[in-house]
Amino acid sequence: MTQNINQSIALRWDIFCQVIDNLGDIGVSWRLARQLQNDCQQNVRLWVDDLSSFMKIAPQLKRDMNRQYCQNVEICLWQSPFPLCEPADIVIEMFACELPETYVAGMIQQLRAPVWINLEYLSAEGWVREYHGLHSPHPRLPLIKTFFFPGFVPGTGGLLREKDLIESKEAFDMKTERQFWNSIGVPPRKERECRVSLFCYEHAPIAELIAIWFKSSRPVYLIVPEGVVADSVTALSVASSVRSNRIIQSGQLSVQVIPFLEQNRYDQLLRACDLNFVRGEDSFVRAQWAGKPFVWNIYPQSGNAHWKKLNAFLEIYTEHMPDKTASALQKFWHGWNVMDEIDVSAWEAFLDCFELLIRLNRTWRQQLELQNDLTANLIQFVRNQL
Ligand code: TRH
Repeated sequence: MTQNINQSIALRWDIFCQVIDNLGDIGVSWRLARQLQNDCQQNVRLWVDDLSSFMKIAPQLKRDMNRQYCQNVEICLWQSPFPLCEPADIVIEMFACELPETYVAGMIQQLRAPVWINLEYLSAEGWVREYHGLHSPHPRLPLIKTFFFPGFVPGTGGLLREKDLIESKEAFDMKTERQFWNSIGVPPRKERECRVSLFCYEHAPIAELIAIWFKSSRPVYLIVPEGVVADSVTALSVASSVRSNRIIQSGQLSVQVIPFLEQNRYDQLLRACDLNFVRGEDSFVRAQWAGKPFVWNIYPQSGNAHWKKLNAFLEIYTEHMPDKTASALQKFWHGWNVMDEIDVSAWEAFLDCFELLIRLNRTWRQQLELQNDLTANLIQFVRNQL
């Protein structure tokens, strides 16, 4: 490396992403790549082993191209055998994916060994602060890997947050919202209607929720991106329903299935809805930036290890909420994650909190914004290494 990061010269970054299942791995990698490239003027190459999954959130990609540019980021297909290439100044392996052996061998041949980072999964648990920034020397080679843990509190790696997040949120006014609904084929809002986006795992108590919404005190307009969950919602809603123009209506519930959206458009959907059901890691963070009431369906782990993780987040998120609000929210979240019953009273109690939750979410977001974002923390870390 001939350049000095302290002079703010663009460095070269290689980000490696293996799509294990779902879209969280590529979802986070894609945001990170775009933010480093476009917000921080770095040179980013994103290696991904599954372009088909990637195309769901970035449909402008071409399936048959091993190398291509998208939003200024160089996208490369990670295939085996791995092509010969010069390693970048900074190497990020996403979620402990194993780097190609030939690439690692190339890393030690550099004049200065690249800064090697393993970016881990997000968690609100207390141990994250202790593990963030720990080093792990390679067992055979003169290379050191550093563990970077995203998080919600100081002392962690922070959260992904693009530079123009606040401005773009403010620019998303009523007119933009109307245009957005129109652009995805969703009709304008009706009075009193609660607009809900639903993104969740199949094990969530979807049937129970559909039954609850059928009798909700406030009409619910449910928007579901196409997929397995949309199929079950549609199947559940058809009994005693009226269908018109892609919308299924039964009782107080209307359901509309929409195409899977490009990632930035999904962020807009979260802004436009009154309530967002999110899952995994990336949509969960985005719901917090959107600021609307949200419900997290956490990625399930064996032995229900994820319950602890969910409660760790609830603890910090509800810390400054009035008791009544905190317990209504907690009851509903627990119900949705099959830790408790979910029934009409849990829904109505949660619904009653919405106005207050919007205000509390603003404070929560401001608290998160006080921290450096993840890319700023990464760049700072790299600066300290050089
Ligand atoms: O797809 P996920 O369930 O991913 C999960 C989690 O990341 C989990 O932590 C991980 O262990 C597991 O995968 C393997 O949920 P997540 O993280 O919200 O990712 C979904 C991505 O899809 C996110 O970037 C938002 C994006 N998305 C769109 O771009 N358009 C859409 O219409 C929708 C519904 C989602």
